Amino acid sequence: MMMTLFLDEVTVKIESGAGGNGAVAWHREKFIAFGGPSGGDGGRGGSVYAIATEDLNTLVDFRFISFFKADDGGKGASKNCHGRGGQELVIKVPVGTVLKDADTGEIFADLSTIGQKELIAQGGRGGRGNARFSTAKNKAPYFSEPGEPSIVRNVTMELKLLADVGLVGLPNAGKSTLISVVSAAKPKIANYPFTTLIPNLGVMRKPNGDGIVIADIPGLIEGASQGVGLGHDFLRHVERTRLIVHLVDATATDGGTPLGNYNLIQQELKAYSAELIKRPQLLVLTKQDALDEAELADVIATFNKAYPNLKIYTISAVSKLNLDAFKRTLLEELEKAPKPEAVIVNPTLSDRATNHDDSAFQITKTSAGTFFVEGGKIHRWIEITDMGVPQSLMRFLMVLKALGVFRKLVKMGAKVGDTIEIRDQAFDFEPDEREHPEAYQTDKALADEAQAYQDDLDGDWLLDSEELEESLMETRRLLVPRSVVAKELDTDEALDALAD
Ligand SMILES: Nc1nc2c(ncn2[C@@H]2O[C@H](COP(=O)(O)OP(=O)(O)OP(=O)(O)O)[C@@H](O)[C@H]2O)c(=O)[nH]1
Ligand SMILES: [Mg+2]
Repeated sequence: MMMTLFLDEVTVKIESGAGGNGAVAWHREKFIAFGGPSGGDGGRGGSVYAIATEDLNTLVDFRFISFFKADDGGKGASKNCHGRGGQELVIKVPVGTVLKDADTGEIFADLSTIGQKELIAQGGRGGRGNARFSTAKNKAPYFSEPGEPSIVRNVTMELKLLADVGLVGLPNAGKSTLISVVSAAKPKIANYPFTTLIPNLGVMRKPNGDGIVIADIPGLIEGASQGVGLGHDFLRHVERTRLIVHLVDATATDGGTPLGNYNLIQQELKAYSAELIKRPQLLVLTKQDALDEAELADVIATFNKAYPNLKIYTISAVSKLNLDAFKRTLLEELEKAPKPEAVIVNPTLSDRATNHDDSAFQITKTSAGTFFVEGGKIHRWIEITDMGVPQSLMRFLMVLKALGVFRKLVKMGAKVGDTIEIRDQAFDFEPDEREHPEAYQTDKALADEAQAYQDDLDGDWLLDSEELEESLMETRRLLVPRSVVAKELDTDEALDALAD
């Protein structure tokens, strides 16, 4: 079955370029055995923008491409060579396109003027090379920085205003024939209903050269307002025009009467939306050439009787009768038609186009004493960490700490000596004891401490009671979680217990 959807709303995936990683390299020269750090910065990743253009009238091009990605930045290299910057990507969209973040529902851009350019996803900054980390204290930094990640967004593009003028009518009314003679559009024309399946757009030139956009909308049928025959889709397009031209076949060859056919379409427009029926409208009887004067007068009379105030235009697109007058009327009426409401779109200010933060991470306890850590930022860092170089490794551990990985691990019950897995690397957990005493309260550690204390006591009974108490307090502090220490200790009781 042939099913063609006209695209005035489309969701695409967009990804900016990631920043290139910074390099770790050393300056080498013939007679200098070991020079300073010379690793260059990574290049910036390309950003993705949308630009409003007059060249497009529909979003139909996006039917075939639904993923757009700008170039990643290049890696830094030795000799202070910076990575190449990724090329930016500018996506052309028709004027009148609104951009919405498909994940949050936020409208973030309204491309309403030609040439307007909006950022969708910023490229990642390049990571700094080790040359940039050289300080008086550390002249040989063995680490660099990873590039910032790309930004991935699902973006819904929606075209608000499709055309200035919308041609509506039953199938075979002559809509495509009319657009083919007033514009350069070359739609398919045939003597069967539903020849046109997606709106055709044509530009009619004004005497001054400006163009107005006319949409030939597929035929509407009874029930269109309820969705019959893709009616909803087509009426949505009608809604996006400023002036409706209702074409009625004066010969009514497909059955019914011209007046009955007119009423049918008006009913559908009204049923679809009370707003739509108030839109400026022209009634045009087509195929005038196929009727003689008396027949035409009859048809007009039936309309005059039913709608005394309705102005009626008659044309023949085939014999080019009254076409110039029709075009003039069209321009005049369009001039009078209200300008498209200053679109009521208030793009939300959100930082989703520039937010490169991927510092979220997840920890899973895979078995007793083993924890698996994953996260975008952590992965980027591990990629550039040289596990064989202590400085590089230290830097990585500092990043983990700064991200709060240690805190979370301790909270999940990780103890010193447990295994921490990240990607294909495994580490022994050894957090700073002063910061994470809980991690050191393993059963074994407690037993060792108690033994040491016992040994201490066994070897030296000369402590006076005050010293003993102090020493006990000290041990207690080491052995017992802080919350317990906070309670007042009953020293005598504790001493009794030890003496047993
Ligand atoms: N005699 C005469 N025939 C016409 C005129 N305009 C269109 N027709 C014929 O009417 C038939 C339908 O014309 P189309 O322009 O394809 O009609 P449409 O409204 O686009 O139809 P759909 O796309 O099916 O909705 C074709 O056979 C045309 O040649 C006209 O001014 N005079
Ligand atoms: Mg057609």
